[in-house]
Amino acid sequence: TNPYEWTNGIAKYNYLRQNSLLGKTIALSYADEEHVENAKYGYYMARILGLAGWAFSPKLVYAQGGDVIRLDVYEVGVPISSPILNYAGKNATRTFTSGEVVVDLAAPSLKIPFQYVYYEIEGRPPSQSALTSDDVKPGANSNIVSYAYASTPKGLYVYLKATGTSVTCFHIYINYDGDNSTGYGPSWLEDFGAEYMVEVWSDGSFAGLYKYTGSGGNWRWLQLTSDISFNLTSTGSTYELELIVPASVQGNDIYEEKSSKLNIAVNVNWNDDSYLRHNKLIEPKPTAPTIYDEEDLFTNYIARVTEMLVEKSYAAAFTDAPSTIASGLANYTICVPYPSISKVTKFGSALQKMDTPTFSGEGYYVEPHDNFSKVTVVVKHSSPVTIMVYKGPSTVGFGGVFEPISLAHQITMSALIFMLMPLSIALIRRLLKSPPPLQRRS
Ligand SMILES: [Ca+2]
Repeated sequence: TNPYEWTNGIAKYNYLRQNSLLGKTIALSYADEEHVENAKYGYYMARILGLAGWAFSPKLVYAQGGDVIRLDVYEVGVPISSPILNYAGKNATRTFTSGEVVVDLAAPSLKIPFQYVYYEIEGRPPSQSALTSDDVKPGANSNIVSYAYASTPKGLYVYLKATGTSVTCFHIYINYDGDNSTGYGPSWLEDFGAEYMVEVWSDGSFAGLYKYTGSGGNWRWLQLTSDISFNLTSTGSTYELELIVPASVQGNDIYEEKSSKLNIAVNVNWNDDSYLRHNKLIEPKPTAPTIYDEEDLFTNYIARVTEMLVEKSYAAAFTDAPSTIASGLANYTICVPYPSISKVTKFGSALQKMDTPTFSGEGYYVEPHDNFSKVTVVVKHSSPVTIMVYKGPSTVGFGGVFEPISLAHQITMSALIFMLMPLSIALIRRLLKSPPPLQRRS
C-alpha cells in the first residue's frame, strides 16, 4: 500500500499510540519548492499528535546542494485537550494554550490561532541580525548597528538602528530593478543604482518617499509622498527608526519588481554616509496578508501573546498589539488549563468580568470547557501588557483538576518574540500639513 495514504497514516498513528511510542517518534516533512507551504502542516500535525519532534527538509537539497528553504513554523504552547481525529474528513484538531489548531489534510489547509508576520533579514531571524563589517561600511561619525524589514502587500516595513553624532537624516535607497547601472548611483554608494529613496529627518519632523529622475550621481528626486508613517527614538547618539513605505502611493512600483534591493544610509553630514550593503527583498509581495495589512480589521484583530507562563494556579501572558488600533482596545484570546477562573488582572489590577463575549471597554469573558477555559481579554493597548489569569476553585462533578504537562510548565513563544522585537516600537502616522523641501546634498 502507498505509505503516503491517509489511511496508512492513521494505522501508523494508532500503532504508535497503542504502544506508547508517540512521544518517542520524530517526523520528517519534505517538500519541493512549489509545495513548501504544505510541509508546515506536517509540523502542526506532529504537535497535534504529540510527537517528540519534527524536522523539515526541502526535497533534494541535501542530495544535490542548492539553496536552503526557510519554513516558518511557530510555537503553539502547551496542549490542553486531547487530539481529535476525524478519520473520514481527514482533519485533526487540538487546543493548545495559544488556541485551537486545525490541520485539514483533505483541503489541505491550516487554521492556527495567530497570524504570520512575514520576516526576513537575508534569511536570518532578527535575533541574528547583528551586522558584521562585511555588511556595513561605517562612516567617520556614524554607523549602522542593525536593521530589519518586513515586506507585506500593504507596504515595506523597515527598522533601522544606528549610531552617530550630529545626525541630520536617514536615507533608505531602493534599487527596485536590482540593476546597479540604473537609478541614482554616486560613487560612494559603490555601484548601487537606486530608483527610490525614503528620507527621514533626524529631528522627527519629516519623512517622504522620492523617485529618482536624474541620472548617474545627479541629486534629482521627485517627491511621491510626504506621508510616511514612521517612529523615531533616540537615546544619546543611538537612533531607532521604524517606517512604512506604503505600496499604495501613486507612482510607487517598488513591489512590481521581485528583484528589488535595499540600501540604507545614515547621513551625519553630507560628507559622511555610512551605509548598509545591498540586501534583496525576498518575496516582495507575499500572497498571504499579515496582521499589519488590514487596518480596518484591527478591531477584530487577535493580538499577539509573545510569551506565556503557565503555573498550577495562574497563567501569565505577556502581550503586544499595534498602537494603530483605532479604539485603543486590543482583544486577546488566551486558553488556560483551568476549568474555572477566579480573576483576571492587567498589570496587577483586576479587570471586570463580563457576561457576554462581546462588550465595550476593558474586561474579560470566560468560555468554560471540560478541562480548560477560553478567556477573552480586552484591554487598552500598551506594549507590552502583562495579563494574569488565576485559576478558580474546582467545580463539583468535574473529574479532577487538569494539570499542565510538567515538562512544559514554562513555555516561551520564542519564535514569536523573534518576529516581534524589531517591530515592537509603535508606528505612528504623522500627517504633515505641507511637504517640506527636500534636503540637498551640497
Ligand atoms: Ca537600479
